[in-house]
Amino acid sequence: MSSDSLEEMKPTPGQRIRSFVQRKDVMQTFVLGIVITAGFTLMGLYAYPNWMPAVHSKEMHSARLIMTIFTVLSAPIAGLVLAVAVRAFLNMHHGDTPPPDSELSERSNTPAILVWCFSTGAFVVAAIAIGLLAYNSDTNSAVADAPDAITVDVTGAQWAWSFYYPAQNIQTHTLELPSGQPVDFHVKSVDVNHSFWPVQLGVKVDANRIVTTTAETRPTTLGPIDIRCAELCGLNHAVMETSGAVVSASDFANWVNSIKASGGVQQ
Ligand SMILES: [Cu+2]
Repeated sequence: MSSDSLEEMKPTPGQRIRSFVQRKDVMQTFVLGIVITAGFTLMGLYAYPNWMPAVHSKEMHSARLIMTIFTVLSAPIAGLVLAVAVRAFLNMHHGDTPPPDSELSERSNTPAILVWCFSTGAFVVAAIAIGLLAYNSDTNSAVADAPDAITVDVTGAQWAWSFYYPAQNIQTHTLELPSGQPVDFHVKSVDVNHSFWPVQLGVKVDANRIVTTTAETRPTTLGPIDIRCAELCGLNHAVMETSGAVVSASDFANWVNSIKASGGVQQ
């Protein structure tokens, strides 16, 4: 047989893709993948957002939106990986010797490998682009908000948070913020590294001893805030938390005045 006729017998990439997708196990995996993808997509759109903390700021709103978008974008990848895993588990080879790889093995199927690499690569590029756009928009609004911002100096210590409001000259251990006014947090630690995490504001920033870190937010909705430490900082890390609230401007003024009346330090 001449090398020309051998060349003719080789399947074209189109034929290889067709014979690959027509295989029964590939079809079954594909259908199972679609079902799992649909499940993750519905969960991402309707269930997960309800399990996330309440949205009390612009930043938390965009954080929740990004988590939803990422969940939906990654659903097909999770769907396909789980479908292959389930299919492989249900069709485990029994016996001592592994079966020989078939000619159509996924591992050597160039079209299948290319589709997989490009689709997962596209997801990574989309994730980076969306993340950078959100980061850019948050930075721009923080710069625009800066002149109206109320400053809060946040200090982490083993194992408690404290707050100092320079303009109001009050020292507190709970964090109240007026709704609608931008906030500029200046965060530091007096001992080990902590991480300042007012959950419902969508802010999480390291608290270091040497460098003061900053974070901006714009509270939008009245309601309570849980403040936690998000970095393992020793024995009582788990209980390094305090409470706070987004309140109306008049309630905030009353709160500040009541603390000033007791010497500027919250009891
Ligand atoms: Cu901590």
